[in-house]
Amino acid sequence: MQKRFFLRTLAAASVLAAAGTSAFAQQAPFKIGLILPMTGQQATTGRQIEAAAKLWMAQNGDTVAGRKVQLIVKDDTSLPDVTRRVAQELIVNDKVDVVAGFGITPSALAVAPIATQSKTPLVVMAAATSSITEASPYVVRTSFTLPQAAVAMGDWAPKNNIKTVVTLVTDYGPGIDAEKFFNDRFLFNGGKVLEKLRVPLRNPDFAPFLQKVRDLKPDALFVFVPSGAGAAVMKQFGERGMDKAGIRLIGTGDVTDDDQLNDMGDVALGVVTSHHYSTAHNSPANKKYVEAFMKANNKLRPNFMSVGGYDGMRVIYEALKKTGGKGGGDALLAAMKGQIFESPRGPVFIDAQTRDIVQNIYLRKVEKKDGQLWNVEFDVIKDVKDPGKTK
Ligand code: VNL
Repeated sequence: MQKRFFLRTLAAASVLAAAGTSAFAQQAPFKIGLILPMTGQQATTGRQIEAAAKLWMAQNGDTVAGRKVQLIVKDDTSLPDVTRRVAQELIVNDKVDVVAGFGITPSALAVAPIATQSKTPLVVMAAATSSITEASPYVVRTSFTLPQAAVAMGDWAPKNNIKTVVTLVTDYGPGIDAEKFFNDRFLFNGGKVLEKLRVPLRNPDFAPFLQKVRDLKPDALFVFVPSGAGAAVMKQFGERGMDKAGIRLIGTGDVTDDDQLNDMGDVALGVVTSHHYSTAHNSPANKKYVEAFMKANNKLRPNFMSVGGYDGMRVIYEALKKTGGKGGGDALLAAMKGQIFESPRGPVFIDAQTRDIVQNIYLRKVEKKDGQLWNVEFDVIKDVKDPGKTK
């Protein structure tokens, strides 16, 4: 009697244990490997995107279609060799379901072949060289492209008394895109580019370049520098008295980055840029976003990088939901394509064909309101597809 009871209990226990195992297997968390520059020259971008991803999860929970979501943040210090190693570890050891982040173009490009090989969706939340989406069929982008932003400025400038320009860009993918697409459009509209200057990505010294611009005396200086470098350009532009000498500053919105704008001082007043996001974007969705972001981050202003991170999380969550919590590289990718939603930046669309983001580009002017500087939007070009795509 005793023995039979014991055996029955044992059998029941092992059934329970087996059920426990399978329940555990079903509940394995869905892992997002978020690779960002948390230290080094691009650290502001990492800080913004991490904060936005965490805000998304705080607002939307950490369970999607019954599946627990786990965010694993890794610092790549913005060095592509480190990005590659970290991505490999995340995919092979941690078995992440998605890799995301990527502060600069070389980091995204370093991981593209690994994404293809392992069939892991790679969500680009920051990097903005046009060609990145063509480096792997597993890339989906929620940031923007430099051609998207630069073409709008090539149209605006010649209509606003800017006939001669010197371009100054950071010498790598996005800078070369910005230079080419601004130049081509500006030329097409009858403008003249007097000189094209390029500064190195690592430890740039803008002084000698700005001196050259002063000597050339164009109507305007067109600038692209990556997020985080704008304040240095603005400071030296002011110190050389270039604004007083009648040279205007224009560019894509990276140079009047909302993250730094308030510290740039009056030299930034009146600077016109073209971009996909401003903290001052006037919509209820953005007001809610800015308020929540600043509250959660000790009054830090969300910039365009943060919005790429926030929307990237939405795209991943929606895709996981569509697969009923199952995931799987190809199923997730298919579910990311074609998503349409309202971002804090305005309406956006993930083009199913290119896997790139289609969005409004705004013209903005730096203005002071209530003692603070803002990129105030005054015009919009709707639903802009990346003009840089070769197919
Ligand atoms: C890139 C493009 C990086 C635009 C940026 O900031 C930016 C890039 C870090 O593709 O590397 O503002």
